[in-house]
Amino acid sequence: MERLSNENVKRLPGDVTVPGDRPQTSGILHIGAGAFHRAHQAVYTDDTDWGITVAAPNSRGVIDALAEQDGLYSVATLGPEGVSMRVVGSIVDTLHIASERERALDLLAADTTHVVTLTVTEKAYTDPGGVPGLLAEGIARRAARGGPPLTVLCCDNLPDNGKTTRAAVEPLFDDRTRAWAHANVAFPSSMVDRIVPASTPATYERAFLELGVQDRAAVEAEPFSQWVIEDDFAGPRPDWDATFTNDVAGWERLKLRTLNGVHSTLAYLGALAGAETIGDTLALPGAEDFARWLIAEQIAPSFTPPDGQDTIAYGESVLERFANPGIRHRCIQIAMDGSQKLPQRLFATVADLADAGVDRDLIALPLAAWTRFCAGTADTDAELPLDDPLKDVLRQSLAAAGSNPAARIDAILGIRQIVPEHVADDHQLRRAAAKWLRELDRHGVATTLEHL
Ligand code: CS2
Repeated sequence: MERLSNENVKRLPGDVTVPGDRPQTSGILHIGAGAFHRAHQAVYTDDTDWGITVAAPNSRGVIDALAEQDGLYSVATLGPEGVSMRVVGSIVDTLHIASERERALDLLAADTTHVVTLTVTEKAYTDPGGVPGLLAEGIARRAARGGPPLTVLCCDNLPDNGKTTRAAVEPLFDDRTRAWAHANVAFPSSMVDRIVPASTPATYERAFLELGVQDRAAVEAEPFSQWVIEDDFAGPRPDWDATFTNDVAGWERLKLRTLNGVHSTLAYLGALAGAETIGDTLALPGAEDFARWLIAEQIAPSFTPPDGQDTIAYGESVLERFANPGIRHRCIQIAMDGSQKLPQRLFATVADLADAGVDRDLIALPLAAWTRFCAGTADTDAELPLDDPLKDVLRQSLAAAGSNPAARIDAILGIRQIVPEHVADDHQLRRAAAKWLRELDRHGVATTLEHL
């Protein structure tokens, strides 16, 4: 069957938005070829005259599909009024890091590369042998040849993500590179937001129906999109239609604690209850009320939002986005890597509430749900996959704790790689979480939510 290409993009159905003149060169090296990048930074870049070389660290499925399609792919925007299709043309080249490491390093050192963007997921920043190591080596090569300045722009859901990236890379520098990087490499922070579920066979099917040609790199996303970037670039940058500011931290906190915090909460509750998606979870009796209370009583009092923002109103708009019937975002996808996500999504909120003297009863429920989720059995007795780099630690700690709810909560809170000490010692949190876990064990999520 015919594939999307430079040759047929001009004769797609008239309601499909297609790229104009495509960029010839790529000033951006992007690492991480996932659906989120294709529906977020690549779309912003498509509205500029910059191009992207997209690099996949390990699996080559997506970049091979892109290469077979001249870098072209479609984004289906699924809103309440239906679907709109856009073909994106900003990706001009692809790279497979595992098999083309030299080329990756050369690109990091090249005069033509000005910005490196990253969507490599939370856990990648603690693996010096992976992306941090590659960046350190590439920057060393750039320093050795006295290349132009470089900006490394993290687009992962981590607090202070620019500083986090710098802290992962800097210790790997030799002294000369460190001195050069100090003057020539910037690590701005950014807050990225768009709900982009992993593509499924239905995504490719829809793309085929809408385009009339096959698109094996198709993605689908919600209409909303936001990008707040710290205005700290070492060299040139694309004229992205983003918000450039000096206060990204406030936006990151708002988004991580409210959107992502509630997302993870619903994902664990939903997975336990046998709900497939976030939308299905929100439709469980009591679930939406619970999400609202969690936002108003626990998340909002934990921090001051950025100027002009109101956490409760922001939370309302998040719940509306979660309920979008066009988006089928699977609980199991969001549930993965909890050990890497919950520190900034949940435990930071708990710590600030304790400091402020606010009761932590409601926010203990997602902790109990995650604890039960980690054991691997849903309320329906179905098996739940635990996809987490700390899977063994989590499972062993739980096994050692036996069946007592308080002991299981203490076992999870005792894992210092995940939970900071002052949160683990929070007696009120432990007691409330044990109470919720006992409820979940006895009655399941659906009944617990219904009787809140
Ligand atoms: C989600 C995020 O998978 C997850 O953990 O919470 O990917 C979420 O969809 C995005 O951050 C929305 O911007």
